[in-house]
Amino acid sequence: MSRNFYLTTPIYYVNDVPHIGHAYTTLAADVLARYRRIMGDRVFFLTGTDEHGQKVEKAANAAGETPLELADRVMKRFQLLWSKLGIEYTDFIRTTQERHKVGVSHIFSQLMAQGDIYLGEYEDWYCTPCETFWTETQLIDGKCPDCNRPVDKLKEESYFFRMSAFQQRLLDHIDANPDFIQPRSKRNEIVAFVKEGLRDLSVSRTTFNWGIPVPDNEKHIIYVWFDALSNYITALGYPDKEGNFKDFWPVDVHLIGKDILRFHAVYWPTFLMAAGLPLPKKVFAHGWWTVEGQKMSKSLQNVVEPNMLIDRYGVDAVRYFLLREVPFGLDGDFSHSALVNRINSDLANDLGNLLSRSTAMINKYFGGTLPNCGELTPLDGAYRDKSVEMLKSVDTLMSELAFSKALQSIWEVISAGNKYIDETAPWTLAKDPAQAERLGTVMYCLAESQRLVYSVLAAFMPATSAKGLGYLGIATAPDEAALVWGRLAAGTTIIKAEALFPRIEEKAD
Ligand code: ME8
Repeated sequence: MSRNFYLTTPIYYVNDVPHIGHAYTTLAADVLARYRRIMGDRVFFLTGTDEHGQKVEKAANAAGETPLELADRVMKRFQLLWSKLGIEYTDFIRTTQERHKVGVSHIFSQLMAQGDIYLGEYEDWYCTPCETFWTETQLIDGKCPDCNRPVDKLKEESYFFRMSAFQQRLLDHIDANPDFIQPRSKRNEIVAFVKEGLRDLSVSRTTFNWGIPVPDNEKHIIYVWFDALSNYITALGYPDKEGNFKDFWPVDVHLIGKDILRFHAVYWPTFLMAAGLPLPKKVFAHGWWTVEGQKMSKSLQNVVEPNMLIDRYGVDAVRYFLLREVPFGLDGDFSHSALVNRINSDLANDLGNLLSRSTAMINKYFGGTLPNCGELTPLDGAYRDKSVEMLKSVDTLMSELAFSKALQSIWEVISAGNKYIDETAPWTLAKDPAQAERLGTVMYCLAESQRLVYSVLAAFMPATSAKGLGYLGIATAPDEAALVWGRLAAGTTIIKAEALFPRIEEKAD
């Protein structure tokens, strides 16, 4: 049944250039968006850039640019990468856009008018890289507990959001909605954090200028996280509650990295409660990538640049690797050798080989015309059932955001195909004219199973899927109706496939 599906990535800071961490979240969102579209949903996929705040202001000063010049330059790099990575987003929001600023001012004014935002005074420690306040007791050895960098003492007049008033409602909501925060281990961390007690949150700054001013008190700038989180509704046209907002809010899933879970699972829901808006259906925090065993950082000069990976290995290999290598929700390690291994074993050997072998045989034995499917033997039936069951398990796994497991279940069908060839030994059948129909059935099953494989792969590896389907005589993009056994028509022209993924012989560095 067709429905509306709204998903988001974080909006990325423009003081940093995109790396595989950013690419990972956006890619996962794209795969989910593509899958939901195949299944007939009307999808709104939002990404964008977070362009305000002290961090961006400082980076711009250091680069000798205005913050907006910096934002214009860096956001283009994000957009170029997304296009190169095959990301099909619906909208790209920038927090410097008028539509966003209008929406943020509106929410802020509403909460002020209600008394949920009030003027007070702040004295605490501030970590600029994390844009986060800490109390004395939260510091570890006098440094930021998140990033271990030095913090500054700030005393200033500040607007506060009455977050403390929402503590119990938030706990009740988490309790009543077991899927709200995922994975489960992260949900437990958030519950423990909230139970320790929510303090009112400082939501304005007077120490810098780059941001959205507090309505009617321009010397205050709205806290960058209040500003940024609101993007998820301003992009839907909020405060206009018609149109996209009506169709797509509450969001089906916010995809984020585990580093920003507290903002999404504590701050954001309480802002929404105060604004009288429904809460997100799900916040999913994925794990963190390290590189060759080490934290990715500019100072270590080990930041993995996605453009370089795509140029070297191809976009679909990178898409496959990032989602296959690590279960979504866990931490993982990136290495060139792991990527080369996946390309050689999963893509060249398993996936590519099966297609070349089967399409070569259909050409050799039937001149490239797909034969009729005769009666299925138990062996054929088992292969068909496995292919069909895979579609069901992929559907369940995608709803759990278990991308790696979904790929695993697709690959089980690919391995079953290679085994099926060995067991049916088509080259022996081909020697006996009395077995022509049997040989045809085997060829049909091979082609039809792979049609299903390449159809679901459209979500993960769009170009490879289109190529694979092309060899199998299908020129149209897959939809839900295509995901049934038996749709491939006898008589279809099957083209002998070239190697989809040539083996990489170079030694990985
Ligand atoms: O936090 N492994 O933006 P940001 C996996 N502007 N994912 C990673 C990663 C890594 N090593 N490094 C970064 C912000 N990410 C705010 C968000 S949302 C309203 C505002 C990904 O540019 C991951 O998704 O620092 C993480 O949450 C995000 O990049 C942080 O991006």
